[in-house]
Amino acid sequence: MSWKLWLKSNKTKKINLGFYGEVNAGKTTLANKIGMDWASQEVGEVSEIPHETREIQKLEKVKFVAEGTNLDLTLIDMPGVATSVNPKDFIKFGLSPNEALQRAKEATRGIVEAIKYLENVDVALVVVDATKHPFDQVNFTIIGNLEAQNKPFIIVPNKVDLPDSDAGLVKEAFSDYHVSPISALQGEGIYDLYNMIASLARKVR
Ligand SMILES: Nc1nc2c(ncn2[C@@H]2O[C@H](COP(=O)(O)OP(=O)(O)OP(=O)(O)O)[C@@H](O)[C@H]2O)c(=O)[nH]1
Ligand SMILES: [Mg+2]
Repeated sequence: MSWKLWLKSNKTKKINLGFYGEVNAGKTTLANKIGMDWASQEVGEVSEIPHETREIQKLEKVKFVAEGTNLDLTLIDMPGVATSVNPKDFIKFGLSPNEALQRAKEATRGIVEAIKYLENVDVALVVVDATKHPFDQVNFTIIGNLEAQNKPFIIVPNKVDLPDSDAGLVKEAFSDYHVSPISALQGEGIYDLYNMIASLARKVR
């Protein structure tokens, strides 16, 4: 390889990394894990209450290195995607009827924003809750939109630390795609995911 080519191949590449997926899949937990590992900063609030992220959250200038690839990542944590938003689901968690209605309105707006923002994303992580059945309308809608826009993406079965998780089932369901199982909470599988992000990012632009 000539020195010019070598320099070009070692240049830091700017990548917008989008976190997509169903509500509560662990998108923010994963964004925070990556933010802490590479920039000592978190991206957003994690909660067991659905639709915690209702506005797009960004963390810029995350200097990431894997497989000899240098990336300048912008982590873009998206609101969870859902086919419907029911305020009653929030009342179960102790929110007042007014708070629940407000949260539902914000969540609905957030879903539209997340899908619209796809055009600005270079690589997407589709976070899937591995304790749930993977044949979910939300997952297929997200993947369909990513494919329509020719965006590279990785399916990330999350929560593999939980005994009722089944990453194998998710792999089987999405056997045509890149799949990298993790526990965003405990860090299991994270280095394989980092290598896969680097490998997809190298092919961008
Ligand atoms: N056991 C386990 N729990 C997890 C893991 N990742 C996330 N969680 C839990 O799942 C719940 C939802 O996590 P979030 O990171 O807020 O999920 P999200 O996808 O950002 O959710 P929304 O923003 O509401 O769409 C929280 O209670 C997390 O602690 C994991 O790897 N293992
Ligand atoms: Mg979130």
